[in-house]
Amino acid sequence: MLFINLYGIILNSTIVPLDLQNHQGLPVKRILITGATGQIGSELTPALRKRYGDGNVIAAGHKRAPDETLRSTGPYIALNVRDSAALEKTVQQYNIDTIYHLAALLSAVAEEQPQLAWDVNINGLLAVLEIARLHNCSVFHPSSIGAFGPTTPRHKTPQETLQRPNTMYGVAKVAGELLCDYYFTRYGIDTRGVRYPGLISYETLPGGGTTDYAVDIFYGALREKRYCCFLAPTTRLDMMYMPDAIRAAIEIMEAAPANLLHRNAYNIAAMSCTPEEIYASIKTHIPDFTIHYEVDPLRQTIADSWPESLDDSAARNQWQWRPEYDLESMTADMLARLAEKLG
Ligand code: AKB
Repeated sequence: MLFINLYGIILNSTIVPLDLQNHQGLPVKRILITGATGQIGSELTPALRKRYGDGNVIAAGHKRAPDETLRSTGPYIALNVRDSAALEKTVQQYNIDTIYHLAALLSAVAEEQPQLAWDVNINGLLAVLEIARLHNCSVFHPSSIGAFGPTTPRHKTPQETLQRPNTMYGVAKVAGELLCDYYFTRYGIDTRGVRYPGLISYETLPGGGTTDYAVDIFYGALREKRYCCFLAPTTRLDMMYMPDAIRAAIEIMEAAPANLLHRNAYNIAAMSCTPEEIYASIKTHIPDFTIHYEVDPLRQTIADSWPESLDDSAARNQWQWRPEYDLESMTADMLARLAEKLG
C-alpha cells in the first residue's frame, strides 16, 4: 500500500522524504540516476541535487558507494539496472519522473567482454525504457562519439550520417540511440540524449575507455611529471571538460520538447585535440613534464575508427548548447583542482 502525505511517501512503514520545494523555482522533479558512482554520475548527482533539492535525486550504483558524499547528501541505493523488478520498485517507491541512465561499460572494456557489454548496455537500457513507459518517466541516455565508425566522415561529423561502428560499445550505442527514438515515436516517452566526446574530469576516474588517457595524463603530470600514453601522439579526438558535459545533460533535459527534432542523441563538442596537444598545454604549466608513447593496439584501433571532431550545430540551434571550456581553460582548471585534490 502506498500513501503520500506532507512528509513523504509511506511505503512498508518507511518514510521516503519528499522535497516539495527546490532552490531555483524549477518544477519539482523526482530523479533517479543509474551508474551514479561512475565518472559522469559522481558529478551529475551533486549538480542535480543542488538544482532540484537533495531529497529529490536518488543515486543508484554499486553496493558500496566509492565515497561518502553520494550517501550523505541524499538517498543512495544499490541497484542492478538489468533487474527490472528492482528498478520498477525503486521508481514507484521514490515516485520517480526522470531517469538519467548512466550505467554502462566503456569502449575498451566492452571490447574485452562484448557479450557482457551488450547485456549491460542494451538490456539495461531496455529495462529502463520499459519502466519509463509503464510509469511515464523522461529518460536521459548518453550516446558517444563511439556511435560512429570507420566509414563515417571523420571531420566535422554531421548530426545525421553513416553509423556503422566496428566495436561492441559502438554497436550498443547505435542500438541505444535507435531504441530511444523508437520509444519516443511509438510510445511518446520523452527520451533525450547527447553524443559525448572523451570526458576529462578530476573527481572520478573513467575506467575502461579509449579516451581515458586524457584524464590519466593530468595525474601523471602532477604525481610524477611524466606520463606513458597508450594512444599515438597525433590521434585526434573530440574531448570535453566535465562541467560542460554535466551542463549539457541538465540543459537538454530542461529544453522545450517542441524544439528537439532528434530523440536519439545530439552531437555536442567542445575541443578537438591530440595527446601531443594536451601534453603541450600541460607543459605550459609544468615545464619539466615529459611524455612517451607505448601504443595499445586495441585502444588505438578503436580511436582510429572514431571521428576527429563533431558538428554540433543541431544542438546549438535547437537547445542553445554552448561549451564553456577550451583546451587552455580546461587544462588550467583541471591542474588547479586536481593538485588540490591530490594535496
Ligand atoms: C570511451 O572512451 O569509451 C568513452 C567514450 C568516448 O564514449 N570515453
